Amino acid sequence: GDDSKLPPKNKKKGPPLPNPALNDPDGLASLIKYHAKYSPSFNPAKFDPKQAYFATAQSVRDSLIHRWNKTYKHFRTTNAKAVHYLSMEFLQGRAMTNAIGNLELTNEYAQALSKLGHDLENVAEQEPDAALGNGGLGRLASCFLDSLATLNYPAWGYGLRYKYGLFHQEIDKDGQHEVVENWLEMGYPWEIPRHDICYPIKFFGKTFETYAGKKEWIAGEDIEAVAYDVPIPGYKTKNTICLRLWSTKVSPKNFDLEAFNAGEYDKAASLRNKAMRICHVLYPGDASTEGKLLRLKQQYTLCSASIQDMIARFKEWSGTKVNWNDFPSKVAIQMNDTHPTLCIPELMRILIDVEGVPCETAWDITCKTVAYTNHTVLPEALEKWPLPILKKLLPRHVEIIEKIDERFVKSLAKKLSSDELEQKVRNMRILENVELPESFKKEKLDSSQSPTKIAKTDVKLPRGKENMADLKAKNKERDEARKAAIDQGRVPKPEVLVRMANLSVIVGHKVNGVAAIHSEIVKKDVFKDFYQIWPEKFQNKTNGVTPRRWMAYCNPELSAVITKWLGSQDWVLHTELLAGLRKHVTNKDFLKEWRLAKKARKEKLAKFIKERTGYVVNSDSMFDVQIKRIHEYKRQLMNIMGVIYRYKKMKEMDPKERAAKYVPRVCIFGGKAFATYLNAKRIVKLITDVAAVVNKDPEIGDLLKVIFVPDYNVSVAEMLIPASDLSQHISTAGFEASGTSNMKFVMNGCVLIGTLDGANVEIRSDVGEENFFLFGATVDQIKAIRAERSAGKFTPWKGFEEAKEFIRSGALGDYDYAPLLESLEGDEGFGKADYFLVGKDFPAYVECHEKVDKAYRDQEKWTKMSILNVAGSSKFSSDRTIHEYAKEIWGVRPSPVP
Ligand code: B1H
Repeated sequence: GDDSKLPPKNKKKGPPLPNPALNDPDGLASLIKYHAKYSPSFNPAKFDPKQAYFATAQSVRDSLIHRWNKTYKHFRTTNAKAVHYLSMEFLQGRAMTNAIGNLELTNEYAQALSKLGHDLENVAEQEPDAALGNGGLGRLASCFLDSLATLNYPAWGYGLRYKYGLFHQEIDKDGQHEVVENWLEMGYPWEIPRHDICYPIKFFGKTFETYAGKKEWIAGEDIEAVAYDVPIPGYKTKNTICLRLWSTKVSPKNFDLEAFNAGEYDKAASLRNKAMRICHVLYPGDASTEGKLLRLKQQYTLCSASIQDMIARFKEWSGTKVNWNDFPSKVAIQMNDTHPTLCIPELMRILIDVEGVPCETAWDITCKTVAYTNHTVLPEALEKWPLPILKKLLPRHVEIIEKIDERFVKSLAKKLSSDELEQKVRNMRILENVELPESFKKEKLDSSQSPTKIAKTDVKLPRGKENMADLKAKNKERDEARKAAIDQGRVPKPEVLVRMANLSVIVGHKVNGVAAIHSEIVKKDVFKDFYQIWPEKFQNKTNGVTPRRWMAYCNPELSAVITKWLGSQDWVLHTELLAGLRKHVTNKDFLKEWRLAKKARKEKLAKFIKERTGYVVNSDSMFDVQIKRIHEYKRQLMNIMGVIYRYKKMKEMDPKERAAKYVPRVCIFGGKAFATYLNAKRIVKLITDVAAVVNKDPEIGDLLKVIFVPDYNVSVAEMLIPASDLSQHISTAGFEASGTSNMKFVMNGCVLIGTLDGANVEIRSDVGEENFFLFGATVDQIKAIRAERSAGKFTPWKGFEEAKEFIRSGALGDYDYAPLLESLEGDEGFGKADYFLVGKDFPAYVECHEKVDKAYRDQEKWTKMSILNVAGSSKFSSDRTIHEYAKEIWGVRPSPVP
């Protein structure tokens, strides 16, 4: 209740009509006041920063709705083809700074708020992050929406409106704790509930043949999906597109009024709760059958509601004559990984069963409409659903999937030679662990061997008759033994699984990886057999990030320097122009301004670190940052072991020697561990334990500080990335499909240390090898390294053993790190034997960091490297990525609102 902050009283009678076209500071101030006064969710006697945020957001929303209506009216008039981006995750972060910036009203809003006694930055910080995603995959979807809107493409984003997004991470003496994140608690001013846009969603039940392949599905459970629309403004354009998030509610026909009237309130409410539960939390974890069912229900809700929406629009926009063959020339669907794969059988079901389209036509339409992006080669992340569960939940869809599978198996028989047929059919078909028809069996090689193993056997054994006969006999014996074991119930019959990736590759007209090296692995390894028969389906689309959020808005200081030296702000739309910075790299004034801009962000971060962790860091130190989900393949463990090694060496030196060898560093970590991923949680605990010891060591002082920033999310990233000098992208080669924070760091003048993995490869070649710190085993070397290790031929470097010993010694407290250390030991076994090659790469990693120290001492040289990173970052704008998808996959063209 500070009265001085109250908006001035409005003298006119009744509410003044806000005019969304107002855009001068006075006009905006009156709009904000209007919303502060007439918004029923706040005490009108107060005007604190929270309320100022809501009022400001509502005023921005007015302009967004205005543009958004114009945009879809325009799209409807031109009836151009549109892309529909389906994703289980959108990691939007905060919306306000971005929206105001894209509307080009930042200065006006800053002035308006200051007239009302508030500061724009402080007001913007009141907004909670919309964290409807886990990490890179979800944030990519959000960057894509920004580029789609900015580049004027007709587009829709489709996702789910989870009540609770990604958990909030709390750190205490025991490590990470997960707490629910109630982002909707105060209401979300950026969404528009669309009670007029609502579709029935069915689960369970039975199917009945009506005629000629057409079926009727009588569901066992009915719910409804309601749209919540989030307008996504483009930058410097009127185009504003729609992110449509589905929420679930009980279908009125499912409300048990009888039970309610009989006073059985819990029973009456149970269906309502069941329906609401679907959108309760992001990725509830799918270890149990119950969890699996819930995740499947989520995926199906997204797919069914979105497809119904597209079909309804197609019919409405077609007018009186609906020609289904035109569907693929109006609708492109992009599946963000396999999570929305059920849109394939859903589109076919609606076309066949509801619209009466012949099966073959429905198949043809579906294939031409959907495309699939693969984001990972980790086997545990390739989705497979047990057939019985899927069949129970979606009986009609399973019939369609089985038809697609059967049809595909038959088509392979025509394409492949008989000696490779059996194995390939087993690998490529949608259903795993089903008996093949006898005609497909080839009594030649062990049918259970993987293709790589067969290839090896083929190479190793001379193709002599005896060998072949031997092998045949052995394999037959093994097959029979296995069959007998299953028949006698000694071994459980393997569950039949539906491989969602195979379904996506078979039906999708295009399949893409997310960085050049990843797309090669997709072609040569993960989907090798498919690539052989359909090379034209496979593409690369290297990821990108939006330069609006990740440069212009999160780093206004550096952006101002760039704009000044390039002579205009055009680089925000045309990142190619950043290359123009190269010619100023010898200019002393430029270098100085650049350093000052970086320093300003570092000071801000030091303040933020103090607030969030209590630790004091010196902003003259090198800020060395690794922020991403905690995962063994991302090797945060290698990073913290490197810190431990460094600390140990420092302690062994006298102060003079120490100061000569090392530059002062702040090693900053951030990231969430999946709640049940124990080793990831142990890594978090280890980092905080190291921090507690190192940070209070007076002998070390500013030479080394370790920080774990709790609750890493999009807005924390916006604080950390602009302030970084060095960032770490050190995954085991071949495991990180792309990485996208690497691109954000480069755009903010941060130098990378990394392996030849994901987008690092392309970044390094674009910024120049001399401006990237490279180390570590390459993809091609990894197989041999593992073989060497399992042959007992690997001797770890003594520095690595010392770091392990330090952890074991109890110097960090009494937490039990044995299970974590065990993962680094032994010669064989999953989750053991240092599967991610931390020990193998460790010496090269430590050596590389010594080079970093040397380079950082020469501040002028470092600043040049920083500039050359930004100058070489142009390819990593999501604008480039989206143009490529539009042209090479979707066939959509820009359609700016006049
Ligand atoms: C990526 C995922 C992912 N790849 C399963 N796969 C999930 C898989 O909840 N789930 O079940 C959620 C996410 N996420 C990431 O995608 C890659 O690891 C990054 O390397 C890549 O940059 C990013 C965007 O392409």
